[in-house]
Amino acid sequence: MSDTSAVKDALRRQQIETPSWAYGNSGTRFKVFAQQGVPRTPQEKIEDAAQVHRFTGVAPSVAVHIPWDKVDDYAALSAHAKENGVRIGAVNSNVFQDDDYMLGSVTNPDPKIRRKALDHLLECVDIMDQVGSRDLKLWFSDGTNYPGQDDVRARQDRMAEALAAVYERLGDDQRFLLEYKLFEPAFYMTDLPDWGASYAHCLKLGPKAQVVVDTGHHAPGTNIEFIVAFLLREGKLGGFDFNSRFYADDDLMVGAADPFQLFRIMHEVVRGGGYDAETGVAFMLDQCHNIEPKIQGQIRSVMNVQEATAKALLIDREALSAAQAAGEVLEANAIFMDAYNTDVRPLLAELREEMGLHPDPIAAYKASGYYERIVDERKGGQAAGWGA
Ligand code: LRH
Ligand code: MN
Ligand code: MN
Repeated sequence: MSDTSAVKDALRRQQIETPSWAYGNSGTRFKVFAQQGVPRTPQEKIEDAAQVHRFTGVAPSVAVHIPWDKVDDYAALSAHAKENGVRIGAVNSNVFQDDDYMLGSVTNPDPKIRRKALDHLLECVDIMDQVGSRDLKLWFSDGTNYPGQDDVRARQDRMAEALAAVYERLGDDQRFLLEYKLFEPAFYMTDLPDWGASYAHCLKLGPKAQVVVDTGHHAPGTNIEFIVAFLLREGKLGGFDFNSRFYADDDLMVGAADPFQLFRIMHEVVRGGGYDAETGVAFMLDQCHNIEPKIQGQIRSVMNVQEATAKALLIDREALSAAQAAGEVLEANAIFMDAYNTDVRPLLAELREEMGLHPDPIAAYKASGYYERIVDERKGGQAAGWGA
């Protein structure tokens, strides 16, 4: 697609979901840094997410994390989101923060703890019903630290059993997105360490079980775009948790460490038809802003995804296919790189103006006075949820 008006139309339709936890205080296990103006409640996190949408026009939903965003009335939380011009997106489960989960959640050798974890996952589906959410995001910290610590195979059986019970509970318009992660917090063996393990479980269960690719959850050097191409081809790519990493699960701003990788990923998304809303590929951010301002960090991240997408859409696909078919190695690579090396910022600025937005979302946010207002109004903001 090299016709710019078609590229702009496609970009206008893009929806990037921001995570509620990006707005809270965060850090590492060494220190959680308290910033000024940080949300004190789930409602205030949603208000901050609404600012990202207000200035970018392409971030209409916010993911919640239970229990970090626990409230008494989820329908009211959903109404609050609507009043602020956004909606609640994926519900993220949390079976990694209780002392009970030291040896695992759904794979724990103790059936009582497995039951507790499953009950939480089912409760998350109840919440999805109340907020009208389509996606349940499942991430398990389950794994072992020492060889011999537990029976790897039995743990797979327990995982399969729990996933089947959650699958069973999903409504017709709901699905779960199964996340995998190479390591951390488990250091020897993780029960869902890679896309193959997630994919195998999802394949057995059916169409409402999809794999989610968190870009920070792979070994260094992994060809993530291959995983994307493969899963899309199999109809099993549920979406992304976008972030950047230099070393492990760094949760830095997407497109900051390796914008070229993000472009390559977006190319496979476009190539595989995953950009069409019907395919249900969810573009979500999963990041935290430990040292930078949070709302601005989210705006920058959304813009980074847009830039990579614009470049991927600009690839001259016809010329690329012709060069590939002819075995023109250098020509094919040059066509690919031409798109990557295009400065798409003027095109995106133009698009924003057409959408009635300021061409520079960061400048517009800074000029809005929102930050000064929250710094003034909010004292004692909440930690995002972990490491506090
Ligand atoms: C795990 C993870 C998962 C959690 C989020 C806070 O590392 O990526 O998606 O829910 O971080
Ligand atoms: Mn994630
Ligand atoms: Mn992660």
